Amino acid sequence: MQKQEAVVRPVSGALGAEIFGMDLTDIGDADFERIRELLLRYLVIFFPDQSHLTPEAHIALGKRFGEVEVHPFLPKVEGYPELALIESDKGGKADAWHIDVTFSPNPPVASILHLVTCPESGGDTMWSNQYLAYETLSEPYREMLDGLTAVHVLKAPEVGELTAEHPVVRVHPETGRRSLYVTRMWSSHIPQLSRHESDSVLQFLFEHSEQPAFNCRYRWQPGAVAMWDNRATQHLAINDYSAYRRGQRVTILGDHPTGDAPRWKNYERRGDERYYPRRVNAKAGY
Ligand SMILES: O=C(O)CCC(=O)C(=O)O
Repeated sequence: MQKQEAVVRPVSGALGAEIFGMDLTDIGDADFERIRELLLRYLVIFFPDQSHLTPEAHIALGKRFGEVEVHPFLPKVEGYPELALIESDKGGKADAWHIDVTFSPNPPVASILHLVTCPESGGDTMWSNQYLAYETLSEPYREMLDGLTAVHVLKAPEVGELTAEHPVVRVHPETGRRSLYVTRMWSSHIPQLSRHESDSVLQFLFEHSEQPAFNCRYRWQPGAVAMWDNRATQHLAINDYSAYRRGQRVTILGDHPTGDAPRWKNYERRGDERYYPRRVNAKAGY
């Protein structure tokens, strides 16, 4: 029998679309191509009513995009190492803006989150379009940023310190578009700038890139699935609820973010100038 064409309903002017009429347990090649196309266009896509999605089907869907991650320290759904478990009563509240895992040399390209249980209200998730964040900057500012890198740091008891350096502006390998690639949770400093300059440029970029005009906000129903392009978005889960919330996430392993080569050498301290490159990490608070 011929499948019905999926219905696409954008959720904001900036990014995000809900997709109706697709069953994620039954994805043929044509459906998969459509999903890839929609993901590149809307950056985050939502599939309501997928309560029947099994762990096996969820992982299989992730594997169509590429190799899937076994997260180094997040809890897992029992028997499924590829399914990271995000539970509100076990610290699973990602309530600061972030791009996933930028402290790795190969951050994930995409994630697929199945929200199995959610509060009746509260616990929405927001995404922000980082193409728009870049494109709305003035030309001189963009030109400066194109030639800079940022150092991203995670410090956690489970893994010690993990760190990676990426272009501040990355070029999407599939669309060729430039997007801003710094994030409040992990970006520590811009090594070509003095500490003071780096702090103020990053603070400006965090505020600029998170602004409402670039956002969408998704109100979950149990069983819904969100899929996002981690190369051109940031996200945060709003912490405004106390009921139990459970998500299961498959993450597709990464590429190497590319952009222009740094145009300047790293900042060198002058004389006995004090210089502490690391800025406070929003999550770890160090
Ligand atoms: O819980 C959510 O809605 C988002 C979780 C999250 O930030 C993540 O999976 O990276």
